Amino acid sequence: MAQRTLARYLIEEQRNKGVITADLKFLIEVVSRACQAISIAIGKGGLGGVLGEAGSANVQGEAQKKLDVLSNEILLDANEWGGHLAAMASEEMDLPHTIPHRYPQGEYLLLFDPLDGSSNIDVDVSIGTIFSVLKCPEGADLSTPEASEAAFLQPGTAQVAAGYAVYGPTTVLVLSVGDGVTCFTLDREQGGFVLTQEAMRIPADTAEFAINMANQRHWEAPVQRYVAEMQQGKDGALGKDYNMRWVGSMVADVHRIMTRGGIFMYPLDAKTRDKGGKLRLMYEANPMAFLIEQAGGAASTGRQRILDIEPDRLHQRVPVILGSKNEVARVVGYHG
Ligand code: P6P
Repeated sequence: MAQRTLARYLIEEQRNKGVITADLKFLIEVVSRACQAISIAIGKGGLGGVLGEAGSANVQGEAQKKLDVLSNEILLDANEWGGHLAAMASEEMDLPHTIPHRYPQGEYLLLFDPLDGSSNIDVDVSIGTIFSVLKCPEGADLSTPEASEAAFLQPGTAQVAAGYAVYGPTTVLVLSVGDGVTCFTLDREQGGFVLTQEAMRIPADTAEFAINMANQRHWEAPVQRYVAEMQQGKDGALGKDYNMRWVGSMVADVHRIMTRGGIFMYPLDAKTRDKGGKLRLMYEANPMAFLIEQAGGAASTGRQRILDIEPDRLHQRVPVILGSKNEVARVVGYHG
């Protein structure tokens, strides 16, 4: 049977299931081509002069890598002319990017972390792109970037699509339009993404956890208890041995969980409490939570379902505990 390309999958979702509109199909294809361009730029590494610092800082006050800036520009340039978007928001930009008047405006809002895991760029470890799609509210004020921020402040349950790309040994694109989770692999010879796994499901139980152990002294009691029990292994309360992985790129840890289960935690801790957490709600936690739930997993702050959070700032941060639903339920129970 002919390969099922991303384009064919999207046409089938649009035509057979009425799940997506033509504009949303176009949006996802444009984003996928931008991810392909980012993958090519990353693949050049030291040969392409794209490694190292950009010499600038982003809205988070973090030093930007050249590839952070390049990836952001690739996504902006790819999306602003198509007529499918009302505005875009990015981890790398303080304010949203409204569509220039020379282009038609569309009904969708696109949010993205153009390159997640930047600390891994220069050491050749997997990094990725995370994106989220919302509908632009009727009558939203898009007259200025400042005014347009309000249009983005919607709970994660309002997402119409979300996905991530992992730039690793292969480049994969994992996508949901609310009809389950599908994985595509970049065909480097022909170009374009080919469906390699559909209906991805996360096992309800796991024996593998992901957390940055260096922060242990800063964690709240429920997380201290949970991690200690996993470390006690089969002689402890959980009655089984656990393994640990921490890549330092959320997309790589989440993709492992999508593929074989697990639990990922960046919980509230004493270091990040005053900021509300480490990871950003709108373009990291929400898209990942959407995908995880679509694959049968769970995603919580420890105290509430991530997708239910009513955002009040574009760049707000939240604690994240996501993955195999029975493990997440246990940790949430400990917070109770
Ligand atoms: P730490 C990358 O900067 C990121 O936002 C996530 O991709 C990743 O899971 C986390 O931060 C890593 O944080 O504190 O371990 O460096």
